[in-house]
Amino acid sequence: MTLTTTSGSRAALVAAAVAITAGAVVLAPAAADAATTLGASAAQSGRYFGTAVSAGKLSDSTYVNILNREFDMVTAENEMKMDATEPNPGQFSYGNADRIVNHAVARGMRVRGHALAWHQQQPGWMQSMEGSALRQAMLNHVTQVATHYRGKIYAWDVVNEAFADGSSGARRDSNLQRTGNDWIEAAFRAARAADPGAKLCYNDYNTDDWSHAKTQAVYRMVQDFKARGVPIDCVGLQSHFNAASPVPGNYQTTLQNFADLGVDVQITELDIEGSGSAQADAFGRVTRACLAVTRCTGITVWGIRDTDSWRASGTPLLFDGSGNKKAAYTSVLDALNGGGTTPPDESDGCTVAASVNAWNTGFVATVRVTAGSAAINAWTVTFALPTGTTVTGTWNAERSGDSGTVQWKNTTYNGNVAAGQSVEFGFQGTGSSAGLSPTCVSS
Ligand code: G2I
Repeated sequence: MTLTTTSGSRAALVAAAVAITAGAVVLAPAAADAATTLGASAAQSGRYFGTAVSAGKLSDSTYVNILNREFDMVTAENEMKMDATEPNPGQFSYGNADRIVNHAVARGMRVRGHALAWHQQQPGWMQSMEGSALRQAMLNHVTQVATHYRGKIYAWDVVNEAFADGSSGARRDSNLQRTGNDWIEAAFRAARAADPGAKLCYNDYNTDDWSHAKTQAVYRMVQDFKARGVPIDCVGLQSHFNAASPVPGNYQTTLQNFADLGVDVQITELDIEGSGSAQADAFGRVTRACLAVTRCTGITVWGIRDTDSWRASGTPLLFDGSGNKKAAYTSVLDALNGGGTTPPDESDGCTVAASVNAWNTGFVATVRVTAGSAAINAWTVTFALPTGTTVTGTWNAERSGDSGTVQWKNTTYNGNVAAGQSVEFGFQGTGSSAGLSPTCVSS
């Protein structure tokens, strides 16, 4: 039976080919299958490509033409923020936000909601509030706005920018933070109750470099939320880049590590200041990093033309002020279509593999760090250990921490590793060694 079926379909294929030849139809080469817009090319891998939109620009035909042609996800740049949607206590205002949502929904685009709770862009009445009254007002806001848009939002930035910059790894001080450290999880629970169909994201900036304290702090919060069943589905990396804050070499590592916590990762506000091939390369690198991470589900750029950007003077977007496609556009499109080359940063660096000898109460791990296509001078390996596991000893590395997220750095004699070569270190621990998946960052 199987043989008959196979030969039958072969015969049908041959017949079809003959028919095409007889009809003198010239088939286009396979390369022409590459999609020609950002949204369509992202969709080939099941991802979306979005942009921030301003309601005030929906009457600008150049702007709207590009929006409708290229993008399949939309974020309101300002119109869903707390000051816009609740200008007076308990009085909600959705006109501009609705215009954006209606424009998107009518054209089959999806919507990212931004943002339900944030220390900035609070209405004046909220800025002066503190304590339990503020907590209550914040939760009411989350509930009301998420309920208004229930069923229309793909993902909500439930909480935006709640961590401090710099090396502290602490929460950012704000009136919301001062209502108690559990304000973030309370916001997520309220959002889930109001719109169970929306993905719930934590969104922040300067969380792109895996070695930054802020990135680590957000990672630990998400890890903790997942462990305790706080409803969180995604992490948004805003990814605003410029000369002072370039795309880090370990960007893909960061995306992968968040994804490995069991959440989607989204690039939510991408812009990269610069011009020409340097800017194009950086955009291509970010795009490929997302494509390389299964749970990186989409990319949103923070505006359409350079002149639409909050950083207009840095010309950080994919279209120039006249709406022409820039080199950066072509780089992103090519990357989405699977073209382009692998940039050095992604083949440089280090990889890590661990082998474990376990017994019922503990284990010994042997960890191998391997340099990529270039020599490295220093390395850091991070393990997210299972709850209840404690590290009791280490050799050939310097360790910080003994449970939870634990890092090992090279010691004085094994930081330099030639291209393609390896060094080993080890540690022993009590408890489970299940599911260890270390990551490596080098310089
Ligand atoms: O700052 C860049 C982004 C960082 N992440 C969160 C995003 O929500 C944020 O977006 C920007 C908008 O692009 C700006 O357009 O957020 C700013 C406010 O924090 C927005 O700026 C505001 C100005 O502050 C207002 O004076 C102005 O009325 O834009 C408003 C509308 O143009």
